[in-house]
Amino acid sequence: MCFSTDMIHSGHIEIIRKAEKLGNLIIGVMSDEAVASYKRFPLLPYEERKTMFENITGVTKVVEQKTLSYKDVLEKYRPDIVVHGDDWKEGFQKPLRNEVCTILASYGGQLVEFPYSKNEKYEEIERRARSELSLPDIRSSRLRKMLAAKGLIIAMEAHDGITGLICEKTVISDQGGAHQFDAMWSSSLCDSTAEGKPDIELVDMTSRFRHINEIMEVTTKPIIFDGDTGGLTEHFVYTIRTLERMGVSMIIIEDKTGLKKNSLFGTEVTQTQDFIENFCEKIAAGKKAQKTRDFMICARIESLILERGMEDVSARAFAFTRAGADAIMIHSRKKDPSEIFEFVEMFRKEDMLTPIVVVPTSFNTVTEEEFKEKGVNIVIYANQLTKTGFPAMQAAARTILENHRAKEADDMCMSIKDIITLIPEETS
Ligand code: SPV
Ligand code: MG
Repeated sequence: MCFSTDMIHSGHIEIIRKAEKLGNLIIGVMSDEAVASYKRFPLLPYEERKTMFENITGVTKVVEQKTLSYKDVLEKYRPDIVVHGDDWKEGFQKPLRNEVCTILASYGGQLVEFPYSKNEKYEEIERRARSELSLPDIRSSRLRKMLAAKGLIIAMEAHDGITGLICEKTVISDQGGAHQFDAMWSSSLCDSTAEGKPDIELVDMTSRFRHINEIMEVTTKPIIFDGDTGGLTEHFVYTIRTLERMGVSMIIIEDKTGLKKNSLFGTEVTQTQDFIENFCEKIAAGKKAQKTRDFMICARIESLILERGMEDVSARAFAFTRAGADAIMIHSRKKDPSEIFEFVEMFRKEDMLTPIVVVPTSFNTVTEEEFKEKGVNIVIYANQLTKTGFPAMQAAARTILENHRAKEADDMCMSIKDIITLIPEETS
């Protein structure tokens, strides 16, 4: 049998009792990474869950299952029987079941399925676990835990409740497993765009926090906040405290000063980079102001955007980590990822631990797997929900004007049923 649960209830015990009657019972406990990839981040880490199962009467042995797919454990242990509830005949688990059947058939193994009983009590336990994940302390500390468990985190931009829900709930079946976003990016560009304003630190922190609040009301995933320049150091320290209180996991501040413009303009507009010493002071002041253990301050280097060369990038990266930065974001507006990879290689020669963050809006041909292999730890899809959402709205508005009625826009619209599915009565 395989389990991803972090809570044992009577339903689990019942199926374990049935399974142990069939022979020596081996339990595959899913790794934290595998659980997080398809369900939610486990409240209990793998080691705790392993111990929990080892101490259940009737369990002969507990092994780690590193993927949603059973392939590796089945090939290693070649059990005579796999036991599962019959709820996986439909839905995203169906391909997993098919794979199990094929592997069992290859050596004469057998699948035994017991009826799965939907139980309001168990659903309530799961609902409570999810709402616990949305509590500020638990949400904020999860980014560090996920970095440790997964090595690579992917974050998607969210700027309000509905985009938050899309980040939270979009899951796809992928290579025998599941794939979903690990975290959300609160982007200055997208928050500004949502308010119809330019990305020049005009949308103040109070408004930015309102966007975060909306997202937090209906989601559980960790949030990475785009802090622009961080503003005056005297103000930055207050921002840190507020974000910590809210349950945000990380702030990224960029080493620019004066009137900030969006990085994707590059050298087409006047942008001023801060002196290394000044920016280091800001980072250090932020770290000193921080109250919780797990909150992270990431320093974003704009030297490649401003065409200042790799030596400048290097000097900044090491100075910023020495000043206390918990992570480094390197940005580029080139389509070719070479300069990003050059930085990662150079940085990793001296620092194997500090997480590296990238925003591949321009160098968007690189896959998550390639980034991970090079040594990148966080990939942020910074604006795709904004850039796809607004053109769809413009097209619907134009279609209605052209036809003097709404019928022709029908096919462009999401059904009410889909909206209801996305927005549950009782969220998270
Ligand atoms: C944002 O999303 O606001 C960012 C990333 O800062 S970028 O737009 O690429 O500068
Ligand atoms: Mg920004």
